[in-house]
Amino acid sequence: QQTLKERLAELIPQELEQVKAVRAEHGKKSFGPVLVDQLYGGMRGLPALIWDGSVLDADEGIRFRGKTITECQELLPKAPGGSEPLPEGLFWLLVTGEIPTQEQVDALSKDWAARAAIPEFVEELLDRCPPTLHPMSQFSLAVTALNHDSTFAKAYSQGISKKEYWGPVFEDCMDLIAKLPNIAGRIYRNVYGQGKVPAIDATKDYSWNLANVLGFAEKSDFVELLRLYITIHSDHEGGNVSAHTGKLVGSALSDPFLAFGASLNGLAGPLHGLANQEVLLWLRKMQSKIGVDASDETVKEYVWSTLKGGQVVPGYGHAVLRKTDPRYSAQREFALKHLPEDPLFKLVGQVYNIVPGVLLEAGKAKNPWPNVDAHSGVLLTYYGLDQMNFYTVLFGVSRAFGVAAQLIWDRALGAPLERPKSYSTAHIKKMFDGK
Ligand code: FAM
Repeated sequence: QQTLKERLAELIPQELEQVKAVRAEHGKKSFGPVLVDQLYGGMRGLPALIWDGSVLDADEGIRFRGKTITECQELLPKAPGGSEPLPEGLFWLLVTGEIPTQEQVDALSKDWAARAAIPEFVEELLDRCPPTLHPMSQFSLAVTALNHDSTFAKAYSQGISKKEYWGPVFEDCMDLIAKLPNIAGRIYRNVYGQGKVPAIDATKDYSWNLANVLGFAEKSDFVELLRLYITIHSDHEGGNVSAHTGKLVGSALSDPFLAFGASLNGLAGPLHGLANQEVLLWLRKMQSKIGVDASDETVKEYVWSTLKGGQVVPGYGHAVLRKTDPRYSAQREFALKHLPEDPLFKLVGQVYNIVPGVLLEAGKAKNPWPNVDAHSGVLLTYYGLDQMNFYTVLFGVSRAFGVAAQLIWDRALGAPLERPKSYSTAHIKKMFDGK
């Protein structure tokens, strides 16, 4: 059975050839005009990046190497008795574009378990953090500190050839993913006080170990939820804040720990990954204000009060999507199967029937439909993981899969330092006044 690194080594030369041919044929062709508004408006729709791992269609949602979430659920290997895809298989797919065998997935689980230990100084660093320091700040701090043992940083200092960069970057990315459960588990137990972090079990898969370090492994449905959760949060094409940040920082040849630490700082933003925490806060605040089992009319008024207060409704809207996020739908199907009577699940359904109408009436949001964050906290809460300030850490564990896959391919394809051009408003005026 080929290892992931062996398969990747075979794929890189042919991809280099393909990119060379595409650039030779199309390199000088234009996408069309760039509008001044795009420079002020957060580069919406600006063609600017290459990433083969996933592509996001505004109406259809995400495809991982061309596969929809439903197709991933059908095609990717599962745990014995499980029905959700194993994230190990998703990572193989993101890196190679191919569906791995069960044996190849099991080999990844074992490899990550063997790499899972974190340095003692990182444990102490986390133990020194006050529980009031947000879990995402602790997470990013610990990931950045892993730079201490970066294989790429060491190889670079010893004078590695550019053609060889992808090898040590691959090793760092495997170490990064493998070490996240111990970091996440330690933060969770330090902040929410549930004792010592248990050892990683080398006979179990990644999601089981992540559930176990959090203290939820005995809930088999929760382990299944984590398998789905990690799969759907892993990647969302290259331009979202966490993926784009990782790519940009990695382009300076900062190692994967520094690059992903930067990604996490972007993910910690309320308009991006922190939205899954914000959704639960918003739902809880709404319930404390208007009670549980409120009428549609009362919920509608509350949504309007959020907008009138100049706040966003968390979990709704998207910079690219213009339809309900299939990551929301996949979570809804999981809830219908496992927790159909849960009151918070029912509230999410009621909000789903009301918010889009209000956002459409308010007339500002280009996408009134729910995104991935509108549903994720409800599922975690149901199984007892109700510390919402921790939710984005789980999002971050998953997003490491996409960012790591991209960092490996960027180095393999020799992606150069990213350096777009900025303009001053004075310059814009001069350029377009025609005077
Ligand atoms: N509630 C209220 N207003 C919203 C809104 C929402 N859910 N979504 C968009 N708008 C507003 C937006 O603030 C902007 O208003 P201003 O012109 O006053 O600034 C206007 O509608 C046009 O915005 P847009 O073009 O439709 O959206 P953007 O591409 O600028 O922003 C989001 C996209 C995701 C940042 C935005 O929809 C939002 O703030 N959503 C709520 C926060 C959230 O759920 N983020 C998580 C996104 C998720 F995909 C993730 O990354 N995890």
